[in-house]
Amino acid sequence: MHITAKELAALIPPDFTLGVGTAAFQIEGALDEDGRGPAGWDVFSAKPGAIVGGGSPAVACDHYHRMPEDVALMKQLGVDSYRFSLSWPRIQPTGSGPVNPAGLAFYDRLLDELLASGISPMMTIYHWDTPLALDDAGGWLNRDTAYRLAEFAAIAAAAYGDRVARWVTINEPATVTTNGYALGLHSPGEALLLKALPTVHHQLLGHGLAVQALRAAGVPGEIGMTNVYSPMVPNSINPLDKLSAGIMDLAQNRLYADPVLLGRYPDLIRAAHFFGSFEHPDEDMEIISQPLDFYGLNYYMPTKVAVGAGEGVIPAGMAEAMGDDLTAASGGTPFHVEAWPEADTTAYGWPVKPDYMGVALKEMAERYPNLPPVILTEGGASFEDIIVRDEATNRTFIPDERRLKYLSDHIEAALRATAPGGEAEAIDLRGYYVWSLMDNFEWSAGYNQPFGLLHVDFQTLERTPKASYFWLQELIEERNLAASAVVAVARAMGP
Ligand code: GBH
Repeated sequence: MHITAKELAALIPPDFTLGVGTAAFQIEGALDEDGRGPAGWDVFSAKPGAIVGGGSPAVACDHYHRMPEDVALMKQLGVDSYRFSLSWPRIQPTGSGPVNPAGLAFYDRLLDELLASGISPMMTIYHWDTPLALDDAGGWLNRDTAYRLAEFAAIAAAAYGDRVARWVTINEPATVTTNGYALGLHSPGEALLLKALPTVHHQLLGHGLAVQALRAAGVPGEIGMTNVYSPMVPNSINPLDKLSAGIMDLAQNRLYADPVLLGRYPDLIRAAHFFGSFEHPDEDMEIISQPLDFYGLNYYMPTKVAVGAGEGVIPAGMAEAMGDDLTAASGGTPFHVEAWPEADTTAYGWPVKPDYMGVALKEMAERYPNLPPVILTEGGASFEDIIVRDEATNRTFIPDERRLKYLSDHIEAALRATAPGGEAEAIDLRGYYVWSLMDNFEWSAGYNQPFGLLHVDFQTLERTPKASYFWLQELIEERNLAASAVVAVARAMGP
């Protein structure tokens, strides 16, 4: 069970944002329309076997043509804010040089529609759909891409600066590096393993340069970036498991957060000679670690880590850093991810562990004493949905109790952890954005991992609110009622 919407609403502090999120490539479709240029993802997803079930992003949710309907559904939902991303190749077809006015105009219409509906826009500048021309020039392996991102940020600032309340420069650079460049599971499909490392620095530099561009343009909105954070939990008390979890933590969490929040790469990474490329000009680190108005965190799950299973080969240099014990015990792989035997899991197989929300926030607070206000920019769960039709009324109903419980439990955990006396009370938590507004193109998982509050029928493109949508609607209503009661009391008490 989960607490009632009314009980949860009572935990929400004033000025806490309840929002929903999407990303351009996952929902828009219309890849060849109105002058959009190709993205690396267009090409990657057309490769046989790249996408589960062969799903194509060509139409996705057809949001490009159904935007007003989708905003109306958000207005009905009552959310404070909508987090969406710009399609870079729609606005700047080759990733440099001239802009495409028709592409710019789409987000003009979206922003106007949102503001007219009382929904505050959070704009992600980069959520993975790199223009193909830039990927062809090396993508994030090429330092120039960082400067191209800054140029794109300046274009966005000039066009939309007056209407955006919150900016996210880049989303989850860890996933781009790991899945896109190290393992080949995402675009651009490179499986470079440790040779993917320059993409870390270039993305972080791109973030920093984009912050500079937004600041130079004088945008009034708050500026931040988003990293995913997964607490790394050793599989057993075996010290080697602990070491493996530490390495994973370095590679997936600290590598991306330390430079932004502490202005330096983790010592261990700088010390190991195979990370030699992590010695960078001081100017870079200053750009990367510029003060932010907020820090965006995506929390989905913790990760259980065990010493390697022996299927891989440890790159030269890494073995040294791991030490003889770990190298011998790992049989060739520094770590692997273990299942949580007792845990409930999502359709992805991800463990449902709301108690680790507090752990994640506590670890963040401990590691980063100067953390700016935090916004949970994503959280959610994929579960297979069933559509129930009521014979009598002929109305459909989607009872996604598990998704609803996931959201309730995670929002509750985040609020309790950051409340006075909570384990992460040092964190000034400003909001939670549900991933996602609607079922969508879930990258290499295609259409098989529905995260939406809205069900999308990918044949008819019809949207149907799930039980989780009505739950969030109720939560927001209860929160609004509680807030207006406070205002009424204050008024009654008089000046
Ligand atoms: C987010 O990615 C994306 O921003 C969003 O576009 C996507 O649709 C959504 O989440 C749902 O997937 O155990 O350290 O190896 C999150 C992708 C996948 C990132 C799992 C962390 C495990 C990290 N996450 N991954 S680790």
